[in-house]
Amino acid sequence: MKIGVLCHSGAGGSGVVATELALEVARAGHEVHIVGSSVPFRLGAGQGMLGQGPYFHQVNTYAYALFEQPYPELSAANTLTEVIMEHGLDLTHAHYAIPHATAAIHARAISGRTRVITTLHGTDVTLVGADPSFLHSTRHAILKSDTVTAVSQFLADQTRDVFGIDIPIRVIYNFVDTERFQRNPDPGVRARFAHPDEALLVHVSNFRPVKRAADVIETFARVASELPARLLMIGDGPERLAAFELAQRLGVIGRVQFLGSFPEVQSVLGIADLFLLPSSKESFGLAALEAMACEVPVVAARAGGIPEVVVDGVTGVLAEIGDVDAMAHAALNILRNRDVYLSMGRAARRRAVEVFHPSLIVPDYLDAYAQLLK
Ligand code: GMT
Repeated sequence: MKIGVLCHSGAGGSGVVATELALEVARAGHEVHIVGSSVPFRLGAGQGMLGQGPYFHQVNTYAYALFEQPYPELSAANTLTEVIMEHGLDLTHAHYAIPHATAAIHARAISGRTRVITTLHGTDVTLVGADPSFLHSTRHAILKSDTVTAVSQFLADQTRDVFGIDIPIRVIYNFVDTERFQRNPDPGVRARFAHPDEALLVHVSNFRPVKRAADVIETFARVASELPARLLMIGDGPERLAAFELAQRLGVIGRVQFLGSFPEVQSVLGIADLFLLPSSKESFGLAALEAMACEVPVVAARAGGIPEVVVDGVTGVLAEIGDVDAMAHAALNILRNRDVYLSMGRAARRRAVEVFHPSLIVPDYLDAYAQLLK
């Protein structure tokens, strides 16, 4: 098959899933062409195989003086159309409805070929897509896609509710490469961030308001008042500074490191003791799954699709959104009790391998592609 992929290039989960899937699909022998504004965050050097792709095609925008702003969706549709025609693509996989599904549908109309499969990731439905400024466009993009998938049952149900539509939405969970994401037993790596007697907590996100980064700091401050601990905050976004300032106010800034955004996140997850994800909205929680693959128990909010990933009391603990006391209590219970910590870590890894391994999930996407081309 020859597949075009439209995705966001930054560190967000939808772009990560799109890239990891593109790599897997290319490894399975298909021709994959990613169309985007810049090379995706996780498409590192050496990951694609020589001559096999995924190939990358840059979308260029045109800043004409009359325009108040560039029109990236039109430019994406234009570049995608070129790629469809030049490479004879069979289908386009749009990750995140806005604006990618719309651009893919546009390119399908222009080129008169390719089918469109759209994967909904979360905020494209629960937040941005439901905003009055996007509602009709998003609904149209979903309805006009040839196949729609969602990364959790929660998101599929939410999509039908938010847009008032009753269409088949295939649930295909996100996956994690459990070879790359695993425990790193090298004490030297861990020693860079924590002493052996300190617990190492980690949070990874894009620091949008839905991630509730302040709750991470509040939870950590409670934990750090009871036992020696450190916190690594990975990622960047609008709430990062407020989280930094809160850590200063609560007197824990000396125990918190803000490491910014980097693609090799497994290097830190592999040495962590606990992962915190207190989001108010989360369709899936890929970062939590990546932590689980590294044998890291997760303390998270019972929000959206998180309970489909983190099994409460088995691979971590779920608390109500905003209940930082309960999250701190759960974290302390895990960190103080070595048996609980080890058994949750092992169960987390087992669940990642047994439910979310690429060999279980990628065939579902390949099947969805094949169905479209029948
Ligand atoms: O977390 C974000 O806001 C980024 C967003 C994205 O699309 O880049 O993540 C969403 O997609 C991820 C991959 O499918 C999911 O794991 C995240 O749960 C989801 N985020 C939200 O629903 C808030």
